[in-house]
Amino acid sequence: LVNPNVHRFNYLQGKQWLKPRLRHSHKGHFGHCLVLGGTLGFPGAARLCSEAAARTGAGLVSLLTHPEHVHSIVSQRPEIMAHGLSETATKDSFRRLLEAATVIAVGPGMGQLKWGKNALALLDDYLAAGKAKAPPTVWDADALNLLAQRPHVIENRVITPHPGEAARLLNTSVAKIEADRFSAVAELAKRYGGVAILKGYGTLVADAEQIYVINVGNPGMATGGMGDTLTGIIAGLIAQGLSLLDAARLGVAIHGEAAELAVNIDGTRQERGLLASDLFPYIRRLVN
Ligand code: NPW
Ligand code: AMP
Ligand code: MG
Repeated sequence: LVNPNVHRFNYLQGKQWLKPRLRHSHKGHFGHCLVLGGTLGFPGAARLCSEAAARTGAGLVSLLTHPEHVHSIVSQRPEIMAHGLSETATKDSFRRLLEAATVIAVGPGMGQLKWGKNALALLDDYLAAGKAKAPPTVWDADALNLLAQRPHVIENRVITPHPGEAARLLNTSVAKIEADRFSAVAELAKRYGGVAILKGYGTLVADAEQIYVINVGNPGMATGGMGDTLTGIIAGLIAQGLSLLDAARLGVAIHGEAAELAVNIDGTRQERGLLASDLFPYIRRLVN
């Protein structure tokens, strides 16, 4: 790559950041990931994100979701501590959860209507009030669509748009984003702060100075829930102490490598029909 600020990155370059666990480790050493998402009708995105954080190795995973979803999510995946957030919830009702979080992933299945707007406004208030101790956040899906309506900079944040979301964030078209993905990802990092990911074939990760190209993954990943899973992987890595840039780079690499392993069935390549949840056993293999 000709530009000195553009680098290739792959899984093997980041794998050693995940150190073997010491014998006396306990769950408190691996962070508490809080997921905020899942408006009425979208429990799946919130669950995929939460489960991905857990399979990546976060010590604890809590989920704040629509009250209707708590029962189904906990009965299917009891390790996730799911709590109901009503449409009219106030700050105090979830302050303790926010305070316990090492990292917060926001947006999967959140919607852009009353529930999602209220949830994001509560988070925004919390982040703005306690600036010095505000935990890092990973913004995806509808949190990005709402962010596009009220843009602001946060340095301690990763944003994970696909080209459609990136077009909204930069107030342009998908065609223009795809015509110059490098400029788009650099502009996302500049305009929103922190680390920006531009998803899609040849995913790019950028901070204010550098851009990393991560060429892994396959078209089997073009199915619902894949992005929600990536967000959980990145949050799970941040929970375990990786920097935002390292978690974004290694998270994208693990996600794509897991999809590569998952499409290989009995030695044949089976991209069509791949599901986001098929990645979980391979994510586990790749973080060990
Ligand atoms: P098109 O179709 O090419 O004309 P949206 P979303 C455009 C939740 N989900 N990749 C595309 O244009 C999410 O978490 C829940 C993708 C289209 O106009 C969100 O909360 C699931 N899109 C919510 O649903 C599983 C691209 O962007 C638009 C693109 C909506 O999220 C599914 C799509 O973006 C889903 O994850 C690209 N490379 N290029 C669940 N199981 O619960 C252009 N586009 O409208 O924000 O919809 O991404 O599905
Ligand atoms: P989302 O659109 O938010 O569900 O995210 C989809 C995820 O799958 C992103 O991480 C994309 O980079 C990945 N993905 C989708 N299609 C492809 C593809 N053709 N090649 C590689 N990765 C893909
Ligand atoms: Mg998505």
